[in-house]
Amino acid sequence: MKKILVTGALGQIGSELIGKLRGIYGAENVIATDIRKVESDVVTNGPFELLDVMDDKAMFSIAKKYEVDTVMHLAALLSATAEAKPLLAWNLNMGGLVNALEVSRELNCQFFTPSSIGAFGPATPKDSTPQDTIQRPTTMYGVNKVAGELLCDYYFHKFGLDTRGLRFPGLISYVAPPGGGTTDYAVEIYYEAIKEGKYTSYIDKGTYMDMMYMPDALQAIVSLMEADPANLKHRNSFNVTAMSFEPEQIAAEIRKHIPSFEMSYNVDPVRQGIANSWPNSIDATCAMEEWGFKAEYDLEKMTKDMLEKLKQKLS
Ligand code: AKB
Repeated sequence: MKKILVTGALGQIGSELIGKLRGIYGAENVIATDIRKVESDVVTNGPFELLDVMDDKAMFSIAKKYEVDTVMHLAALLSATAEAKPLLAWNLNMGGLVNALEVSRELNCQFFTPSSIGAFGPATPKDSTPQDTIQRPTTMYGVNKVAGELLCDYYFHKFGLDTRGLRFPGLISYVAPPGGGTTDYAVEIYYEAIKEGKYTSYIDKGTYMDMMYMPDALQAIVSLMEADPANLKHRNSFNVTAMSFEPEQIAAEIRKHIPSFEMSYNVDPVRQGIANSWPNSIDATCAMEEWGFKAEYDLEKMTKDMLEKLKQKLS
């Protein structure tokens, strides 16, 4: 990776990935793009271009202008929004992906796009979900993710394109909020704990989902993209996770720092239904064996860091 184009750069992952990539590869070598422009480090600390990923010609011309050799395609609708607007999700998630793959094929770029635990469904084994298993999701987001994984594999086999991906769990960070996801409660809870001392969860107690702190997610992207291709038996996409918990456990961890923190529930049937269709915990052994994936943060370490950083941010 020497010159990298990132789509959806102002989203939850992009807002932090851009800084990490610019730190490693040089600010001028990371071209951030997004459909909107807001005053931020992403926009001011290096090249930034407005880009609607549905516009294939614009994407190609930006990639060509900067002579990129890597495309990281992040722009997508998350699970809950995709369920509310399934046709838009299909058009944007699949249309954006195919445009990014085509640009990469024409310019012979290395390619990354995230998949998700949403690529699994009710028929998937729930605990320690293997890398290779049943993938019959019942959500539009899941359909997009499975189709995306297959499409990326197709571009690898058919055109020799160096496509790589990660099945991310819920990502937790204090920098940019997620939007429209099912796992977002695990970010909101920290904000509300500090601001209000209480949180009403839309996910019911006892619902386990995989999660990961953003620094581990960013490192996983870089490690996978830098991995020797000779060691990759899989490509699209690798299971990665750092922890699995249910709402009562994150609340208990927060109470170690804010003893008066109160948790209540007002379950959202749509997001609860999505969560119920996903695994309780996934197995990341293939990622560990094939390219050395390792997560540094567990629930305890992440909670301490989140609360410290958010207190500074919100004060
Ligand atoms: C979502 O909840 O939609 C995402 C995901 C797990 O892919 N955070």
